[in-house]
Order: sequence, then structure tokens, then C-alpha cells
Amino acid sequence: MKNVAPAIFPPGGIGDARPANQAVLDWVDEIANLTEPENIFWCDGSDRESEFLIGESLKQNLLIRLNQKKVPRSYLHRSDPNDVARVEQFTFVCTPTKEEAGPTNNWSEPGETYTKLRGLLKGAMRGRTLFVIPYIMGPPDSPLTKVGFEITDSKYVVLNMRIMTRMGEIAVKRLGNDPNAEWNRGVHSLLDINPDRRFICHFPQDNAIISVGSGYGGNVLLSKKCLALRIGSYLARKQGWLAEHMLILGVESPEGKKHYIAAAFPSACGKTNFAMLIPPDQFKGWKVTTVGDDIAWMQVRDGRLYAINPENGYFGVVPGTSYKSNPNAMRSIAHDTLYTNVALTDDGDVWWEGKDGDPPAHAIDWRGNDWTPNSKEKAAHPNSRFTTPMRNNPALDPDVEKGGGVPISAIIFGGRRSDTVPLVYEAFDWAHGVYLGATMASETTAAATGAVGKVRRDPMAMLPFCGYNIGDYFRHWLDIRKRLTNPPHIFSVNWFRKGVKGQFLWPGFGENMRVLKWIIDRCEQTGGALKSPIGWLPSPHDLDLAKLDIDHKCVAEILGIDHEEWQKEISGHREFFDSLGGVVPAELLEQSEQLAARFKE
Ligand code: OXD
Ligand code: MN
Repeated sequence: MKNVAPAIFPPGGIGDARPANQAVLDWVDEIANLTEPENIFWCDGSDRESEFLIGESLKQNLLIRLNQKKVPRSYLHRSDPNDVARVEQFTFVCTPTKEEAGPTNNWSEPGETYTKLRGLLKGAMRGRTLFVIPYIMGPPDSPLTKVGFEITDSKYVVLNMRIMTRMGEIAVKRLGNDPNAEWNRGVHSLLDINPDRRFICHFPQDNAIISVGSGYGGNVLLSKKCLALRIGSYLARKQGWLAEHMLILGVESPEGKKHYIAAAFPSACGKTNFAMLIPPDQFKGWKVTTVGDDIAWMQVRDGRLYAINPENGYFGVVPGTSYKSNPNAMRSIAHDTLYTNVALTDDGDVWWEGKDGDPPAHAIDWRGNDWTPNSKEKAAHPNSRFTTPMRNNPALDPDVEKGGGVPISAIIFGGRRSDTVPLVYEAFDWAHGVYLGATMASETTAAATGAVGKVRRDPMAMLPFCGYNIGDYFRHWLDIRKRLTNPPHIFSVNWFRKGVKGQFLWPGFGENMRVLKWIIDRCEQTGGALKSPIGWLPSPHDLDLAKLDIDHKCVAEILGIDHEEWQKEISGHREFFDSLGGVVPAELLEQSEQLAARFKE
């Protein structure tokens, strides 16, 4: 076997994040022997290192420097046009048996998959630098925090990981010298960005990930979807906690009473907007703070559920972000931000559909072509992204670093549904809440390749992210209840219901505070509700609608239950459960029968 000397690049090294842990050193040697890079670069996450990598990336046209007066210390990256979203069809869970991966995952046999991937990785880094990124997911002093190492041949990945994770020395220290310590092995290579050689493979039993052929964030920032959700959910079940596709927000009343809420929505359904909500004027004195915008890791302590955000930054969808829709996001991305696939204006600023103000008369679109408002193509890709440190967020929650996490009062499941599902309702109890999560559905978005706008069942917004058998996942959710003496209340929300004329019924954005307020009232047992077949439903006067410019008819429509639509919905639940081929726990099948029976009462 050819031995690749672990040369430090550039000569002299930038930092010193090379761990003493022999297991890591052996693994890096093994991957270097396979991929044959020119250099090995041990990343330390320092400012000096990042300046160096930005400089190199500018020289190689991997990044474009933006107008530093308009967006200080910010850069634009254009990905390959064939590589702009997560690829669920090429994402695999490689457990020893197919049953462990379950009916919702693509499965491939681990031995064969390792062999195939090793074949693709052979010599793949020739002439390139192999970067080793040590990182942790979670606050430094949390018992839930996990260590990961990602090997990559992409500087863009290093620069993004530096924003999205806590990177460098902190991980090396946490890992320590124990050769048996738990840590995630992530290998990423761009290969030649060929969709035919694009695979995102997870080996949960080995705590390992191999991702090849893509440079798109969700496929290559292995800390995020791959570790924090797919491998994370597998570890969570084994270790008795929950890894969820949820934002976490804090809501504080004018009297200083605070609740934390975790909310699961599928990709590109407004999680970041919701997590950064600014209450409208008549909620004077109310404050919403962000703990996380995409992922929640939750553990049971003293009979309550506590959540941490394992991430350190936001990788958010850009189009539609404006001072009107999300002022806190706009402030967050005004500096120190990496943009991917947005448009570049003639004065070196960034632009996207839905940004405040008029479109520029001319810009360069995300593919690098001239663009004017008359162009047929979009200037920014619908799944263009910002990567920005969470510390840029003016609404960052002060307890975001709290290792023990924040106590969760309510869990929300939400989807993008034009019809059927009311604005908000509450589950009768935990098992019913798990049923709401298990049967939630949403119209698909541009966050993943494939048709946009089709309703698909997306249990707990985890369909693309649950790293094991979905039936066992449902069971795990039901079982968690046994350890909770003070369980969170569970709600369903839908901001996207449309009226008969096809218009959105709810004004959305900041007005979601009115829904949050009802949710908090319910948690404090002060909020009114009507018992309906689907759950506890607010009547219009249970919601604070003061000064809201909304027609009474619209309110009735958005809170309404259409029996015919619900008959279809219940059939949809059953079809979905049937499609899972017998893995659904009996309790959830019973919930379905009880729901149907309640409509007959
Ligand atoms: C994301 C996603 O990028 O869910 O957060 O796709
Ligand atoms: Mn997400």
C-alpha cells in the first residue's frame, strides 16, 4: 500500500488541530492511501485558515468576492447546474439488513456499498488537497454533543462547515485519546460532480458516512442532514433521545414568562422564518428568540423534554427572504455570509426573487448568464442558499449554548397544504400527537430534486432523514412518553391553506405569533378550544385576531373542517400506513380508526 505522507499544507501549517487519537490518524491514513491526495490539511477553524482558504478559492473562481461595503466579508459560490439540491434517490441507508433501514429508505448492502464507494474514491483526490475537519455538533458542554471528522476535497465544504459547526481544537479536545471513543467518520469527495456517480451513503452501525459526486450543501456538509439527522436518529433510538428535523424557538411574554417550542416542517416550508419571527405591533412586549432553525436534539430529564440545537449556523433558503418576510434573517445575512446560487448585481451585491425593492435592471444569474427582469429564467435558483453564523441573528436565544438544553412546552407539526388541514389544532394526547406527526403531509419543494408541489406524506418532516426503520421510529416516539411526567402539548399547523379562489387565507409571517399565542395559552391551560373530530380546535374568538386585516369568512374557512376532504385525508393516512408494509405500531393504526369513528359521532 502506498503511504501518503501526512504533509501539512501550506508549508508550516496554519493551525494545529491534528488529534493525537490513533483511531483518527489511522482512518485519515487509510482514506489518504485510497484517494492519493497531494496534501493533507488539518483544519483548525481559525480566522487565519479561513482567510487563506478564501484567498485560494477566489484565485480558483470557486468564490466571487461581493461588494464589501454592501455585504462585508461575504462571498458568492455558483454550484454546478446539475448539483443544486439534495438527491433523495441517491441517498442510501446501508444497515446490515434491509429491515433495519425500513420501507422509507433506499437500502444497499454495506459490504458491497463500501466496495463500490472505495472503487469510486480510488485516486479521487490526486492533485487535490485532502482536508480533515474536526467538529462537534452541540454546545461544548452538552451531554448530547457528538464529535465528527469530515474528510473532504472541497474548500467550499471547509468554509461552510466552519460556519455550520463548532470546528477545530474544540473537537479534538472533546474526542480525547480513547481509541474507542464515539465519533463520526465522514468522507466526501467531489469526484467529477457527475449525477451518475453521486451517492450519499450512511452506515449507521459504523457511525460512518460516505458522500461522493456532489458539492451541494445538504449532500456534503456531513454534519447536517447526514450526521445530525440520519445517523443522529439511529443513535438517538439506541441511546434513548430524539434527533428531529425541528426548529426551536423561545417565546417570552411581557411579564417575562418564557416557553420553548420545537416545530417540524418539511424543507423550505418557512422554518427559518418561523424561528426568527418578530411579533406584530399589538403583541408589544412579546419576544421570540431563536435556538435553532432546522435540527433539534432532545433528551428527557426530570420527566421533561429538553432540546439543544446541534448546529452553529444557518443554511437557509434565500428566495423569498426580505425585510417584510424575515427582518432577522436579512440582518443575519447582511455580512459574513456565504451565498450559493443567488444572482450577482452589477455593483457586486446579491439579488434574488422576493428581495425587497425593485429587481435590478441587469444581473448575472445563478448560472453565470446575463439576466434582466424580462428573462424567462429565475435570477436565483429556487433552492439558492445562505450560510451564516447563528451569532449574526439579532434574535439569538441567550440559552443557545446551554448544555442541558431548553425545556420544550409544545411540539408543532406543520406542512404545506392548500386544503383540508386547518390553521392550527391540538392533539388530544401524546399518542394522538404522534399520529399527527406520523401522518403529516406536505407539497414538495425545490429543496430536493424531483417534482415540486405534489402532496407527499412526510412523517415528522423526517421522511428523507430518518436513518432507520420508520416503524421503529414511530415506536420510539410512542415509548418516549413513558419517561415524560410533563410531556409537551402537540399541535398541527398549516399556514398554507388556500381559499376557493386559490388565494392564501392566512397572512402569514409575523401573524403566526397569533397562533403561537394560542399554543402557549393551551400549554398554560388558559386557552379556549372546541372539541372536534380531529383534535382541539380554536374558535375564531379563541385566537387573538385584533388589528388583523383578515375577513371573518377567511377565518372561518381557515379553521374549518370539511368532512369530505377529511374522508379523503383519512384514506390517505391509511394508504400511507399500508404502503409501509406492516411496520406501523398498532397504537397508530388504532388512532386512525378512532379518528374515522369520531367523524361518525
Ligand atoms: C435543509 C433541508 O436544507 O431540509 O434544511 O433540505
Ligand atoms: Mn432542513
